[in-house]
Amino acid sequence: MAHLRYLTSGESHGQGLNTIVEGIPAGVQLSEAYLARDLARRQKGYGRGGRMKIEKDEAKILSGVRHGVTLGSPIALWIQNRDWENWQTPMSVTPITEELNRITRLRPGHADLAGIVKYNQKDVRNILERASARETAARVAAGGIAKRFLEEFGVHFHSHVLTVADVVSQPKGPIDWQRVEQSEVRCADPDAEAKMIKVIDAAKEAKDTVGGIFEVIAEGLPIGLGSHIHWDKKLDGRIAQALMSIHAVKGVEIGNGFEQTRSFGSKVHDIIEPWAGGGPKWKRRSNQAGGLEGGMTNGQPVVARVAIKPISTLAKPLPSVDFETGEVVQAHFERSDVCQVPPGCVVGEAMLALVLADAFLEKFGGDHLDETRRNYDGYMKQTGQAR
Ligand code: EPS
Repeated sequence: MAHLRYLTSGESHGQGLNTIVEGIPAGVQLSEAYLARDLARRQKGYGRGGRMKIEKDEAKILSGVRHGVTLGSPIALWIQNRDWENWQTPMSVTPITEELNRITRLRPGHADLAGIVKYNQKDVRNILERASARETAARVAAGGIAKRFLEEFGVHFHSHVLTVADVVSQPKGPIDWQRVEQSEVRCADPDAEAKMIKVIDAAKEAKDTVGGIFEVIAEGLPIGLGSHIHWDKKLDGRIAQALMSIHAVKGVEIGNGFEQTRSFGSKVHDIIEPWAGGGPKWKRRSNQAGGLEGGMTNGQPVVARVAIKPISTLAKPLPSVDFETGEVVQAHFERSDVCQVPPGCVVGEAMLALVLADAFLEKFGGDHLDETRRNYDGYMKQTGQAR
């Protein structure tokens, strides 16, 4: 059983999104303002469509927190959809008398085809509303809670865009995270940033979409989260699943996993050296493993790269089939984004935080934060990792 559990609910144009997060110990400071920061980061990004001008995502804390501190009980969050105002009849919970135009033209690449078959639907809207990446707002709110908890133990998250279409970010020197936060495409390399914006503009002009790769990083983790002993305890597998579940994601890489296949064993492993400074007794010459060996954290930053496909809703639709008439038609188009890679970064951080908080609680437990801290401090001291 997961030590940190969460569910989300909500349709893209319904009343809003819900999340319940269960497993966070008592005693963690938490505010709506803290969660709002990541929700706002997710809403940004060059290549977003018209919807983000309508929404201003805020998570209302409905339970599990008293006087700014968690109680150890489930934390329920509510994010209102401002666009609901325009969708009250088409998305009404109760039956309506109006005749609505059903969506019957299937979009290749979307959940449309498999969804209508599997759920026995006559209107693609009954699938696309939940398949929409709007749901990622709820994940980011849940991930914010996981981040707040991990922050208590010095764990921090970063993310940046590595590629958009064929444009590759090649930052000179260490990544300037402030620059990334200010960049419209969350890119650390100013030259690549300008090119990414151009390629997104060109795709929009051509009524097309573009994808790319982003990188998520978690720093400050102890050695020993996850385990080598069984497939479902391996942390790299759990991280890959969580990141792969993000809408439009088609690939996940830990460290430089794919590049390693083009090299030699003697070149790709992170040499271990003695370390006489504070903290662990070892250091590494590199971090090609992305902080994970044998399904466990090895004390290096956890690094995962995530490939997002070009969004499947196209303003110049692909040829397709009307599932009702069987006729060859153009796929359905409805307002959408041109590029989702920059907001994907923030969703990736949230998913990584949720998995790491779960693994952290699996290792250290604790009904109250003080108890978690006692267990953590004892382990860090005993294993020579205390900083
Ligand atoms: C999405 C389509 C667009 C995006 C949406 C995901 O929404 P709409 O159909 O209302 O224009 O803006 O993303 C969000 C609403 C969001 O919050 O990220 C889709 O089809 O997946």
